[in-house]
Amino acid sequence: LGTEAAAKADPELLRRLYAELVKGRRYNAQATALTKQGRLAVYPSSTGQEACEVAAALALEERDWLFPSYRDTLAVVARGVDPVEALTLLRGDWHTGYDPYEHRVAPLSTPLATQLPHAVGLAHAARLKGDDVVALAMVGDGGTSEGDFHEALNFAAVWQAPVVFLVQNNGFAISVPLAKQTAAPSLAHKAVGYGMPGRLVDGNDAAAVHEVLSDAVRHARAGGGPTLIEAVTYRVEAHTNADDATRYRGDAEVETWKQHDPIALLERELTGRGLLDEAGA
Ligand SMILES: Cc1ncc(C[n+]2csc(CCOP(=O)(O)OP(=O)(O)O)c2C)c(N)n1
Repeated sequence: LGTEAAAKADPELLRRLYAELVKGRRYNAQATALTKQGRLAVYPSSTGQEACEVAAALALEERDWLFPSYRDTLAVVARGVDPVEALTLLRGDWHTGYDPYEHRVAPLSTPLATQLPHAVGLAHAARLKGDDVVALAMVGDGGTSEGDFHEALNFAAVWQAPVVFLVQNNGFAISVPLAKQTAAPSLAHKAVGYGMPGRLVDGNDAAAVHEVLSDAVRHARAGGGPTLIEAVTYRVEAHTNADDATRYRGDAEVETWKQHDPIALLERELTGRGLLDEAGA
C-alpha cells in the first residue's frame, strides 16, 4: 500500500491521524521524562511506532474493544482513556487505573500475549449474544512465540470470532532480533496455518495501517472471521528506561529507521496536498 493509502485517504482522517501522532510522540517524551524523575517506575516507549498505535484506536467503533500490551498506552489514550490514568500500572500500582468498561479498553497486559485469548473470548461471546462488536488485540513480534498466540489464533479461526490481531513487528523482543524469533518468511504468513487472512503493512504509514485495520474490522463485523496483520515498524527507543539498547544494536540502524519516521511521512503527504501549513492549521 505504501503512500498510496495516504493519497486516497479522506483529508479529515489524515489530519486526525497526524494530530494524534504528534500528541502521541509528545506523550512518549513526557512519560520517559517522568521515569527519569522517578515519578514513573517504567515506561515502554512507542516512539517510532505511533502510526500503529493511533491507527489501531481510530479503526475501531466506540462499541468495539481494544486489548493492548504494555507498549500500547498511546492506543489506549487515543481511544479516550485519561492520559494520567493510563499510566497507573506503569507507576507500579497493583491495578490498571482506568475502568476497562468505560472506553472498552482491557488492562495493559504485561504477561506476553495473554491479552490475545481474552480478546478471542470476548469476541466469541459477543457473537453468541448477537452483539455487533469487534475486538482488536495488539501484540509484539516476540509475543508471537508464546503459546497464547497460537491458542488465540487457532480458536479465533475455528470459531470465526470477530477479532483482529495486530502484530507490531518493531524488530526486537528486548535484545532478541526477529531473525532469532522465527524462521517464517514473515509473521503475516503464520495466518495461513490457522486458516485466516494475513496482511503485511508498512507500520510507519499511518494511512496504510488505518486502511488495513479498517478492512479487517469490517470483515470481522460482517461475520468473515479473524485477520492477522503484521505491521513492520521499529522501536526507536530502548525496550524501556531499564534497557541499554546500545549493547545489541548500532546507531546506523536506528538512524536508517528515523529516515522513515511516521510523523515525517504523513507531514510530507499533508503538506504536499495543502492540508497542513507551518502553523499546523
Ligand atoms: C510471558 C512472559 N514472558 C516473558 C516476559 C518478559 N518480557 C517482557 S517484554 C519482553 C519482550 C517482548 O517483545 P515483543 O513481544 O516483541 O514486544 P515489544 O516489547 O518489542 O513491544 C519479554 C520477553 C513477559 N513479560 N511475559
